[in-house]
Amino acid sequence: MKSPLRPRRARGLLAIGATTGLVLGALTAMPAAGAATAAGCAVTYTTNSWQGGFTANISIKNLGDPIKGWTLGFAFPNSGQKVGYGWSATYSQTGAAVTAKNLDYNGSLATGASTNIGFNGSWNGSNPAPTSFTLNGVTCTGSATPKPTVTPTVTPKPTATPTATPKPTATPTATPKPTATPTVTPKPTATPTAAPGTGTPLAINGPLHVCGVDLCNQYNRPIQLRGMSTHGIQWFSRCYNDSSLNALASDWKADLFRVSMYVQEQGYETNPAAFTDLVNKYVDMAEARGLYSIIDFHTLTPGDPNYNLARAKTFFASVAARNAGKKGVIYEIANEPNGVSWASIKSYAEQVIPVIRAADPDAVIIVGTRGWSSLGVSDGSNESEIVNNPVNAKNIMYAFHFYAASHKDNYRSTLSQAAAKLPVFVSEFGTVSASGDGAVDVASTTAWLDLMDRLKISYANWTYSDAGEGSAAFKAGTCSGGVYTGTGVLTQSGALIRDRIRTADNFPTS
Ligand code: IDC
Repeated sequence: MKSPLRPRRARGLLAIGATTGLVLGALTAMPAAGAATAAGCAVTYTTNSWQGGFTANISIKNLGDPIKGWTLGFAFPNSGQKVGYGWSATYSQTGAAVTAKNLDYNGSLATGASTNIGFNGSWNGSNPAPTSFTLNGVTCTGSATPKPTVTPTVTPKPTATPTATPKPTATPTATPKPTATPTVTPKPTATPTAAPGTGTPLAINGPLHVCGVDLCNQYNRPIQLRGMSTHGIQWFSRCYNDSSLNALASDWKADLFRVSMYVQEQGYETNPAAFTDLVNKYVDMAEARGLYSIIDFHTLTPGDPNYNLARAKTFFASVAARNAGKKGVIYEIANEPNGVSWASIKSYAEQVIPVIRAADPDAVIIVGTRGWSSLGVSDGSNESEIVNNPVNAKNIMYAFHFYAASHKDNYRSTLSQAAAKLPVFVSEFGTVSASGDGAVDVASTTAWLDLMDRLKISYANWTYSDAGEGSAAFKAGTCSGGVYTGTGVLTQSGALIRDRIRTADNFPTS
């Protein structure tokens, strides 16, 4: 482990302005010359602005015939608005006119399919949303030109307002997540083939909630999510890009991407706005591939999460408002409390959770536990301190972390007994020692994976990175190369974990 760095003073925060939202319906269109062709699109454009800067998130829905390759066009209303760094598309701007072209992985859009893209931009004066969008030259109005036979997959947005000057909606809560109702078992009315990203973990399971001690999907059935954690995003952003996320979704067949945003160690506290944007970008990249994401507020040193309470409130207010409309976001409010009592962790949780709930009432939240999220075991305790004094909040789970070469049978028995009483999420584990380095303990890792499979406990492995340490999944240098698929780029740990993650999921669909 690196020696802990002296915590830096937090810099002044940029004021985060209100989130604005806009749904443009669309439409369209003229069929092209053969009458059997339908075209149409709907675009949702939302921004999260602060003084001089903003993040724009754009959802593009194809309402016409399937397309292969697309260009989105729009114009900024003000001359001071500029596209900066973008994701999930290639952007260019000439004067006020902006185009965004698809990347390889998201160029094909079936009828009814959506894709999400976004960018960070700057503004001067004011930052109004564009009032009109085109997709491959067709104005997006929210419906498609009818074909001779009606296609049932065309679902115009109910909120589409084809008026000329839509007003940004004032609150990010305009598109709340579906309420999780544990006792109701909603049946989808849409045919599975109509859903965007059909077959992805996110499309199959939909919004999640805690049911008893389990994590449940939209059919109120327990599921296990299996995936990978980033390393510290302040150090390893080179490892998180379209290719590596494609590999995680398609080659690893993962369900989950944990975004570890350190707070100290050159992390969030050094530039809250930039780290908030980076986390949001990774959430979008995961969502675009049908993966769930965990937003991990990676506290580590100092171990008392209350040291970062004000930062946590600022950060979670922002990311929860910005991501409230998404089905796939899980919040992890304190990575690994250490050297601190359960009572202090609970107090922290009961101050941060309401901040998230105010913006995003239904998301699952993971609470770190005593002794580096060992449910207290590493401090000589166990889960009973939590069972006897649980966090006063609904829809939460408790974190359990382990490193297979350091933590063995006594930790496994605590997890087994805890899992019968508490909702537990293994939001981080390693195949090696707790230092993050050293040899892979295959036997212990296998015992852990078998146990988590048996108990349907969701997990994320540390790390999806090429850090030169035993816990990294990729060989050193991989992230500079650009190839993330196959086994040639993997370490022993990566090969072991990929083999397990890519086995078929077993998600109940009714
Ligand atoms: C380790 C990294 C290592 C880094 C160190 C300090 O692998 O490169 O120098 O953090 O930032 C945890 C922590 C996680 C640790 C990991 C391995 O959540 O941040 O990562 N670990 O030590 N808990 C137990 C082990």
